[in-house]
Amino acid sequence: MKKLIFATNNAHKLSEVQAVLGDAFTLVTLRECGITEDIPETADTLEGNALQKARYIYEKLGADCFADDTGLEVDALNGAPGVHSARYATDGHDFAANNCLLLKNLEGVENRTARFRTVIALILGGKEYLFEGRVEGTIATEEAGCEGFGYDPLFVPSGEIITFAQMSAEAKNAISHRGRAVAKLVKFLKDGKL
Ligand code: ITT
Repeated sequence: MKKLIFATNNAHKLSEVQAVLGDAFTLVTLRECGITEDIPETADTLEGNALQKARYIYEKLGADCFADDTGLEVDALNGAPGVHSARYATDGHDFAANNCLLLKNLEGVENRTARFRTVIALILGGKEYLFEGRVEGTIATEEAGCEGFGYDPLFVPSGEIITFAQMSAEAKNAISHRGRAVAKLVKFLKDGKL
């Protein structure tokens, strides 16, 4: 089984991605590589951040790796929180505070369309590749469900009447931004073609 480093500290993301990858690849975590520091994410785009994280690992370990960055883009908020999704309300990854602020900023707003967008940067044999996945949807007026993480309790994907947080991990993965980006990554890793 081939090993690939996934540059994330988010355990939810790790298990979501491993589920889509199946047993063709074993994901190696940052902790397993001895990387305990926070990897800088200072770019102003998802693409820039994903590349920054993957390059950091590649420069340090010289091993094949990938990193992802995800943002929730709300149309009525001109694409916010976007690249700042993790630190929308506070400096940390406070999911409850982020959801609260999002609801507050959308109070009385009729157009609630939004999308999750994930960009994956892969460094394989020293070459860089980007993969994107997105899912369109709307922001609910209150939280529902307790599966998943982050903005899942507020995001209703197009064509559905429940939030991501009300879906099983498999159902979310089948249509999600990350699921779609990972599917492209897996296809590339298996076929060797973009
Ligand atoms: P790493 O940087 O360690 O990978 P992170 O939690 O910062 O983990 P991202 O930068 O990719 O993850 O995502 C930024 C934020 O967007 C994240 O903290 C969540 O609030 C939100 N988010 C990402 N993916 C999500 C998903 O599938 N469902 C709901 N919210 C998500």
